[in-house]
Amino acid sequence: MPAIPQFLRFCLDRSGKTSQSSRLLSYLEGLGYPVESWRFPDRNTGVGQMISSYLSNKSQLDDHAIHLLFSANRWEKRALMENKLRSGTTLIVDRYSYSGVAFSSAKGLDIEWCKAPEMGLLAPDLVLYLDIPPENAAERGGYGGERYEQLEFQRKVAQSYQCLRDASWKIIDGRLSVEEVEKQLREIVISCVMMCQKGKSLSQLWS
Ligand code: NYM
Repeated sequence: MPAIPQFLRFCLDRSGKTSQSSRLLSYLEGLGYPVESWRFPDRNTGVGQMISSYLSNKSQLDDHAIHLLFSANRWEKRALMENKLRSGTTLIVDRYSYSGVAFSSAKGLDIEWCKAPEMGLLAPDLVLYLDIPPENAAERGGYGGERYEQLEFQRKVAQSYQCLRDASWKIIDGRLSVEEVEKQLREIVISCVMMCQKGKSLSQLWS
């Protein structure tokens, strides 16, 4: 099995994850690694458009139904993800299954039920969690545009993420300056890339 570095990141809304993803992309590109930046939900697919409509409150869906759509949105990209990784491309993924489980279980859905449709998706080699108190995230502005962007709900999401943490997670203090967060991410990521280059096989969620 080839070396397969893969990075996934996910966390609360307004934590800085999207801008850090693009900084990380430039960094790894600059070092000459084949790398791509992905994000979930991927709103470009048919399923992704249904999700987008739900998030912008243009449609209503049962909580279980939207959970399964988010999962389907990852499944429809799974084969491509595997091809990319097997060909040696590093993927930086802005949100993944953990966001799916954290957001849906924060609504009150059973956590094991939430994990079930994610089983068999590819597991990340590294999970980067930008830890920021929901109050601070709310102060960063931009809240209110989409469903879920409310302080009380984000507090519940933060608790759900805590239940999901495992050994593949690295927690970064998201209250630090953009530059300091970037520096810490670079160090963690480059050591993961080097470790993966020594040979690491693909594994699956949720094992
Ligand atoms: N979200 C994202 C979920 O509820 N389940 C999922 O599986 C994923 C990937 O979608 N509030 C939520 C989290 C966000 C919203 O994400 C859109 P973003 O990163 O703001 O585009």
